[in-house]
Amino acid sequence: MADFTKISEALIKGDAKTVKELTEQAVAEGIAPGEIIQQGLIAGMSVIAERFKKNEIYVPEVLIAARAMHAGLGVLKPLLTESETEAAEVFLIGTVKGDLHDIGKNLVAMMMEGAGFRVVDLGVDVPPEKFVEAIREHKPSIVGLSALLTTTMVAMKDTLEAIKASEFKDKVKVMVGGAPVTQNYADEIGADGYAPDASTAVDVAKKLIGAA
Ligand code: B1M
Repeated sequence: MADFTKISEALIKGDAKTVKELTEQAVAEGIAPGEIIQQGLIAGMSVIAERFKKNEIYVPEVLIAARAMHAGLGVLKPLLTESETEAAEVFLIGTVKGDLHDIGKNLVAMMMEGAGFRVVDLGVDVPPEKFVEAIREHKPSIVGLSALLTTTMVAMKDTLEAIKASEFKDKVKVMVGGAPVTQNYADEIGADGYAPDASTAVDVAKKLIGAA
């Protein structure tokens, strides 16, 4: 019988090797990949998210835990059935045009993945039209925009306007974040959500899709 707690504990410790081995063991025991993800990997990542939020751990620990999560996901992804993959809500994320900072954006992406979203990461310096094209292709529930420069915050407004001018107006939720971004700015440009950090971003995303 698979011990999901052991998978979670290994993930929390950032022990990628053990996570991979325990995940392989659970698969060999015939446990459904979706169940291993939910009860082993996501359960562990939720603990990491909580500790990060309370400043009990910092960015390096989160990155190490995320690496362990990916070791488990690497075993499971090829085994997920199409329906299991498609069932997950899609979270599309990118750093806006003109901005090359991606460390915070990557953390948000990892936390979202850890919370069960299927993440599509467009990378950095993403122009508004590329966001719209990607919405057309991946049909996300939520689009996340990250910006680290005061000079690129305006690209968030441009991206929101491009989305609102497209056929996806009212069909996707848009959330924003990044060091210079505030709730006031999010309200001013008409974003649906704002989060000051990666774990709060998960809470906000869940609220936006009505899952929290
Ligand atoms: Co840049 N940089 N940088 N930089 N850089 C800052 C942001 C800066 C504050 C440094 C400073 O002057 N004190 C300053 C901005 C000033 C301003 O606009 N107010 C600055 C500058 C000026 C620049 C350049 C213009 C420097 C130059 O070339 N003259 C240049 C711009 C390049 C460009 O983007 N076009 C530049 C370049 C770079 C590097 C390439 C060298 C490198 C980036 C490497 C990379 O990302 N791969 C870099 C770095 C590392 C920084 C600092 C030091 C660290 C940023 C970081 O990764 N923080 C930064 C100073 C600082 O913040 N102390 C600085 C850690 C990360 C985990 O936090 O990104 O805030 P953060 O993400 C958090 C939250 O903000 C939130 O969750 C994350 C995790 O909790 N969050 C979201 C982020 N996105 C979110 C999205 C959400 C929700 C939450 O929903 C969708």
